[in-house]
Amino acid sequence: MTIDAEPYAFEFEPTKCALLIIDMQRDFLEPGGFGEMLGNDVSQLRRTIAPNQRLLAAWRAAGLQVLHTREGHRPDLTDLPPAKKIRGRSATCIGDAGPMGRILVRGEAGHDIIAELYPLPTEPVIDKPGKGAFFATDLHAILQNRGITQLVVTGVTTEVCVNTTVREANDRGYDCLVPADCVGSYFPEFQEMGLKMIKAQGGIFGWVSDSEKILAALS
Ligand code: C5J
Repeated sequence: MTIDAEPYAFEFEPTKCALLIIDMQRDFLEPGGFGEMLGNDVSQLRRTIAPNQRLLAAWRAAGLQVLHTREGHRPDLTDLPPAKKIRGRSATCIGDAGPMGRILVRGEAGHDIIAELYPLPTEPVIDKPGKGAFFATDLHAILQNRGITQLVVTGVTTEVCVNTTVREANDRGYDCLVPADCVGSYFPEFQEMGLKMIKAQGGIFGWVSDSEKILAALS
């Protein structure tokens, strides 16, 4: 089965392909959250919610594997590098009190996944301290144990955690397909370039398509 994609068709093997939804967390997406507090336009991310919902529903209906990630840190911040803590020189930073609890701290309301895409109890949630989902997590082990060789990667943000994860996955031998309408950036130019970087040079990191094409293949 193939999915129309760039730079060329993606050879889709459903039972070996997991849907990996990156960091669809309240603090990044909801009005009043950390992302908006930093001056970002959350509508740029919120447009990804509906296509992700459709893809997630189809993935679940087909009985295929789904995993979610959350970026965040232990409440005692022992896994927060000092360089990450002070980056940005913001008055309010990771670990401080924010609009939805302590910012990017596990267990806080803002750290959790938005209700629209809430994980089922059977779907692994990978808590990651970095931008890439493979760094300091058991994601690779879980995928290997489940026989996964392909990933459909969605979520936010395109140029940060999605791109970092796709690059990490590529280096570990996974084929990654990114539906453009299911990933989002606060910055339109980074959305465009983040996707171009993935599919450039013959798909140097992976493939880019859109959710409708993946849904068509699934049905
Ligand atoms: C960021 C992310 N942008 N999930 N995190 O800090 O992309």
